[in-house]
Amino acid sequence: MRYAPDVQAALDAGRPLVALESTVITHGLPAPTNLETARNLENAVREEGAVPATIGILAGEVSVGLTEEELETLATRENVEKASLWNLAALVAGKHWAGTTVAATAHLAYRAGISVFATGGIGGVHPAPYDESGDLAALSRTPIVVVSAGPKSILDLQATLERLESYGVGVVGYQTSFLPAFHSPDSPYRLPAAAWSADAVAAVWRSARELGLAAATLVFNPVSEGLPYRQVREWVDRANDEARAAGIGGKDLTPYLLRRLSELSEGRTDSVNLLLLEENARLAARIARAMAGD
Ligand code: PSU
Ligand code: MN
Repeated sequence: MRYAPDVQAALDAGRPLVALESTVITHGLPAPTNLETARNLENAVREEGAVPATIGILAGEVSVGLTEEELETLATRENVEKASLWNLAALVAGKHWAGTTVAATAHLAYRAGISVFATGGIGGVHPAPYDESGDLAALSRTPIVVVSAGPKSILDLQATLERLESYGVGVVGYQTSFLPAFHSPDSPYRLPAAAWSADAVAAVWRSARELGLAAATLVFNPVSEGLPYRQVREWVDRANDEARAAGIGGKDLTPYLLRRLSELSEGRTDSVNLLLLEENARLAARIARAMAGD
């Protein structure tokens, strides 16, 4: 594991840090938006007074914090894999390049001593045929704060929320009592708890530590300007039908569905995706500061 100098300095000084994932760069967004977004997210974290640590796998080396050049290579290179936990060790051993999913990033950030992680949307339970993201089980055993705008809207939200409950993942709505649905700020599903400020999230985190809970504290942050829930559902149902008909599954399913939604919405889901990523990075930085007693 290799640390960027500014990340190492922040770790040594106990300054607030925010980990960022890289699958959204390598597989989630089209070029050149992916690279612009990666830079923008790092800047957003800095503007809010924390140090960003984008995590990725560069020629088999886990890098916690990427230089400008490394970020560009990861965003533009051919043959960049998608690392979740089931293939992480093999990708490292084989000296591959890879973006890290929520599951892999949460694990690596925790190992690096970083307590807050921002992403767009978490993976979860897909509509039939059976497919469940490794993100959920990883969150059940990784004590870290994860800020997202909800499970990605391509998922079965109700099943995903049920699974979070059965796995014992700590779930908190940020200024909401209902599950945000990624592209939409709300959904019909009630959350078990809400936090109304970054300090309140930090208090939940401290309680989780005192209680010895092994799981993540998942903070669901509704996007400020999203798309109507019903409208997104229609696009999602259609994209899922097409994926089924085309026999697309496994690790290719999520990138395929995100791309299809972008086409069906004439790019509107992409604009919302960028907005929510930035808002999550900012909130994560404020939470990291509250946790550091800043
Ligand atoms: N959020 C986004 N775009 C993405 C992802 C999340 O806005 O591309 C990525 C995350 O890295 C997440 C992964 O962990 O998709 C889930 O993939 P899968 O369902 O195959 O586990
Ligand atoms: Mn899967």
